Amino acid sequence: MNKFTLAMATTAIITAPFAANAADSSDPIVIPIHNWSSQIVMSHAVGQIFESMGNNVEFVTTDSQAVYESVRLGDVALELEVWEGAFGASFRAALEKGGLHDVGDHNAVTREDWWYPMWTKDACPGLPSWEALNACADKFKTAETGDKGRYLDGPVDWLKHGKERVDALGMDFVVVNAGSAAALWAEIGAAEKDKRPVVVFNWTPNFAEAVWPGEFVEFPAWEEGCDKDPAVGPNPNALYDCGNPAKGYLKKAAWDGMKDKWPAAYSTLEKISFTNPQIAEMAKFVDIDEMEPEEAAAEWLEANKDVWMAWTK
Ligand code: TMO
Repeated sequence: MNKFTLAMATTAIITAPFAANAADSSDPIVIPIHNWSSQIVMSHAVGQIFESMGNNVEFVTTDSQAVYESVRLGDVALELEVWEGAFGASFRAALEKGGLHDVGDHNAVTREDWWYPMWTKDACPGLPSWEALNACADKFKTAETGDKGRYLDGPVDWLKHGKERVDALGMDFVVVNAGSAAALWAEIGAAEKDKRPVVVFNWTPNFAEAVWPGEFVEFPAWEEGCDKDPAVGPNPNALYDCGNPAKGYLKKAAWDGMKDKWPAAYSTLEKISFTNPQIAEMAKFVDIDEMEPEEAAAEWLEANKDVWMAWTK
């Protein structure tokens, strides 16, 4: 706990005995952390908000798909960034089994898909169409990919199904999974020097949009069921023959037991809503300014008291 949250926690301890409602359990609220910066910073920001209310908080690093099973079972209390594109399927599967629920959307619109920095268009002017990208595949070839183009997909646990999409649409690309989000930024940065065409997985809101102007590749538009029913999408025999949702949600999810065990924290969670610029800024603090996530969270809270203090009332 830094000085900032300690000061707030002290205030909370003084006021807590006068609260009319049942007090939150002193057991730690366990918050899962994944492998992209906004989620890590947001999780710490919310953890520090809970601490300011007198709660105990613990963080665990977990797989970003398996976490929905952990929320459902109450091993972690919540998930703050349910991105429709990457996690919609795992979230829905856990919802069907029961034990977790939807705590509402952030005031944010998300997109996750194949993306290129704008200079790539010089080599492939038909972009952003996926057919134009495919016709330019040789512009993206590397020693590693032979006569096919290279597409750097996200880390495996984000389950972007890049290989399935390439197969379903008959594309001349080889899909390589990045080991980390940082490897995606390194790939763009390395291509920037000589303006080499490059196509990588990216998303919004993210810090990257402020650093590298770019565009998402336009694939056949997402249709509900594209990941479950081969008939959906242009290839009648394949799944994943669509892009990700272009206007995806960003949800919060909670273990069903959270409401009774930590009613005050749960009520705050219901009100929490971050916007695209706020989420992009959280990522920037880490990916550009090289702050530690805890520091980034404390700095964000310090500068945005008017935003979050209302959520704790
Ligand atoms: C889940 N992500 C924001 C990395 O696409």
